[in-house]
Amino acid sequence: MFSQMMAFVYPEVPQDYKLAVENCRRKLRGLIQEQHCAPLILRLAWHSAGTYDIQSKTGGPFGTIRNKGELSHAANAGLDNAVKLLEPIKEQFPSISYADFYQLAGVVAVEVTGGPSIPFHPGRVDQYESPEEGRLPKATGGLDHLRIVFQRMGLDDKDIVALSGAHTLGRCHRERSGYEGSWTKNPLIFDNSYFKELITSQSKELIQLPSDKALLQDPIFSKYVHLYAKDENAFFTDYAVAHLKLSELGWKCGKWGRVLCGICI
Ligand code: TBV
Repeated sequence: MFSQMMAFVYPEVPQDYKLAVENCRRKLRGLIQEQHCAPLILRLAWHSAGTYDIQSKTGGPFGTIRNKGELSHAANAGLDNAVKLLEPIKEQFPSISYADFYQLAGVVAVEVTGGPSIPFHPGRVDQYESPEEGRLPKATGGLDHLRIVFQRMGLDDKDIVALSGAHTLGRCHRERSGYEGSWTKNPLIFDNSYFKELITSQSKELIQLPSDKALLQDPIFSKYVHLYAKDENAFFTDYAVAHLKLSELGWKCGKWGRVLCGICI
């Protein structure tokens, strides 16, 4: 039996492209560590991918987030800083697509903060047209909203909870989202503390958004929250799978398209 993901054969990218990706990965490690910007960069990768719509096959991790129009979407407040921070590295690797570049940066952000290794497959081809505003989830949204948005991307309940663990990194900025504060006491370390804090809910100085709390209000979500709080390895394994899926949403058969995939066969 092949799992859905094993049915994919990744595009063959040229050897010099692979080499550029590895060199770029090293530059990204250096920058992200030096600037302590892993949370912001992970948010960039997520907001870039999270616009995908499985029905219309529009949106997704194809580099459009660098467009002025898309950066000015309310959900993307502050991400212009991420694009600017990364640009000096992008300039060193003109052959790499923005689509690959932002997703590689997201994978590196998780890695350098102590999170799981996430496989990275190069070969995304840039698109130029941004999706319309309003596809990303809203922090005020409850359970139904979360499910609707993630199902539109083609992601399931386990992916939602695992990916929510990304709030182990970073914080809310009043001037960006209107909220203030971090979810965990060590916002530059990728671990399972988001789930531990969510369950105990005892640290007054930490933030929990309505969408975070919603994870405890559903038996399926709550089961994963408790599992991940107790077992960091289970969290890391499921996070890596969910992040990989997120980073490859809507991979089309373009210049270096998949030889064999769910869409092509
Ligand atoms: C920041 C929102 C990764 N997420 C973040 C902020 C808010 C949310 C603060 C922005 C700011 O003020 O700088 C308000 N949390 C939400 C929303 C929902 C929610 C909209 C809706 C249900 N988040 C995330 C995924 C991933 C992240 C899937 C990555 C895979 N987001 C993320 C990081 C940071 C934010 C690392 O969304 C910190 C950035 C699944 C920084 O420190 O600058 C949680 C989920 O639940 C929705």
